[in-house]
Amino acid sequence: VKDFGIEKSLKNLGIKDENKGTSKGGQFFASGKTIESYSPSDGRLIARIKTSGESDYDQVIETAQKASKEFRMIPAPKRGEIVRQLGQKLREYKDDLGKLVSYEMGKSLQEGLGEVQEMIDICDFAVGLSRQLHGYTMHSERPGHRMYEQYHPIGIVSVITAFNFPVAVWAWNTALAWICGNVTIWKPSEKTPLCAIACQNIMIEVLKENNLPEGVSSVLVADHEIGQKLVDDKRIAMVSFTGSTRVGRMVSSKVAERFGKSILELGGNNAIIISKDADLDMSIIGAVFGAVGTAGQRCTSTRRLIIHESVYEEVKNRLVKAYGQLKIGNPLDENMHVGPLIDVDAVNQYQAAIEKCKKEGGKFVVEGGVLSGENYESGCYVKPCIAEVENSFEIVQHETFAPILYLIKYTTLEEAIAIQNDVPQGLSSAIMTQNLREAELFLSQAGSDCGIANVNIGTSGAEIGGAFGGEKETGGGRESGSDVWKYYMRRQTNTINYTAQLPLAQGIKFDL
Ligand code: UN1
Repeated sequence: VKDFGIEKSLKNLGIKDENKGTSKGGQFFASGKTIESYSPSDGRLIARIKTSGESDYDQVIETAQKASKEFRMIPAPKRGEIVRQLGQKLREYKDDLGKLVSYEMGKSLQEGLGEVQEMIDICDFAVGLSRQLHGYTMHSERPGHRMYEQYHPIGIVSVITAFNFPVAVWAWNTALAWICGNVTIWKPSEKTPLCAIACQNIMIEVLKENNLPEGVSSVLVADHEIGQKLVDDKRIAMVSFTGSTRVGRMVSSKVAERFGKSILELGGNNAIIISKDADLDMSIIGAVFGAVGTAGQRCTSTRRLIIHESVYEEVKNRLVKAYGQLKIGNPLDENMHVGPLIDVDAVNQYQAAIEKCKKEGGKFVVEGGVLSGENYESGCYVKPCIAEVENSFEIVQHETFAPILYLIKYTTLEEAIAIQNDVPQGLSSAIMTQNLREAELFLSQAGSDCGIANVNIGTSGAEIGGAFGGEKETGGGRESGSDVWKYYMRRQTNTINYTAQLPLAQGIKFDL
């Protein structure tokens, strides 16, 4: 029943029944407690993992510190070559890794493969970038002086990731961190430890084939106490954190207290405005994929549709019809549109959100519910649902990581933009319109306040070439493309005097 080729993929990726959760870039070891990874797809125990203990932690940090001194001296384009080889291996392992992502996390196989593709894409991007870590040159105000700036590695970057993108977010961070000359320590979600072990196994091959020191790429499969250590540890130059706003707030202040750097990718509450001038066919597909893709567990998932009153009824009816056609089931089965939630806790949160929404006056036009019976034995499958709400409802202001879509009606575009912005989060946003004036207003400084604003595209599925991240309670961080690499380096301004005089800047005279 269970297979879909998963056993073979687990074997190819080096996953055993009993795994160890710490790696400094070579053989895995571990001294902590044992956890189990169950698939939300079929409820099966995939494997056990012995997690990292305190003593593992210190070893990992010390080895990373040592490796950092060596790795930073390798020329950036040569570091790019390492990342090129990782991209090549990811192409070879794409099917296996995509399948594991789908099986351990529960997203559809297509989306699992898509996630590995994001890893490949960021590797390609980083390889090119490794020859383009440019700074500016400036003209000095003093004669016989030259000024320029350069970017240097920062040291150890720790990457703390969530279950929903269990492999891509690691790659977004590490591909950039490595070409920038840093070493990395990954603490994956305890809900998807096998994805992390698989990625590290692939990276270990690259490290070995290039005789690189241990410590360039480390993994700690560990609980939040080790996470806390990473946050508090002065030896770690940057913490790149993806997760909830609640934890992100703590990470942000703790890292700031010790003047470390952080990149925060926290919650979203993403909306699509469907205007009177929208192409409705496109809008429906964009909205449905945005809301039910990854079972509503992307940071970029579409949570709210803000619909013009003149098309509201039509959009609602078409959504109800589309939801009626959704096939919910095993994510490895390519006929299914929607897979399970990550675990039973997530199912409980989904149910609580529905209850809360009803209490606040939400009217469900597509009812939710937990699925049971054949093929749903894991208890993690839920029905995507749709409710008509007010934007001001407490539950609507809150990010629930589940396929619950809220409908809100508007009259003027200014009102729609105000509704779209009137949530604490600011990650992704979109407008569906064929009207240039509307599109440009939405993108203007009086428009969307999000880090991502799209026209005639949904809220999810960003390409790696752009900077990814958002404002307000989303945390303000940016990852992946554009000039995001600068976060992973320290900037140095250099002024060189090639004369025999020492003129002071600002014309200051100081004679002895
Ligand atoms: C996330 O949900 O944490 O834009 C990342 C997207 C994906 C990345 C999502 N490229 O939906």
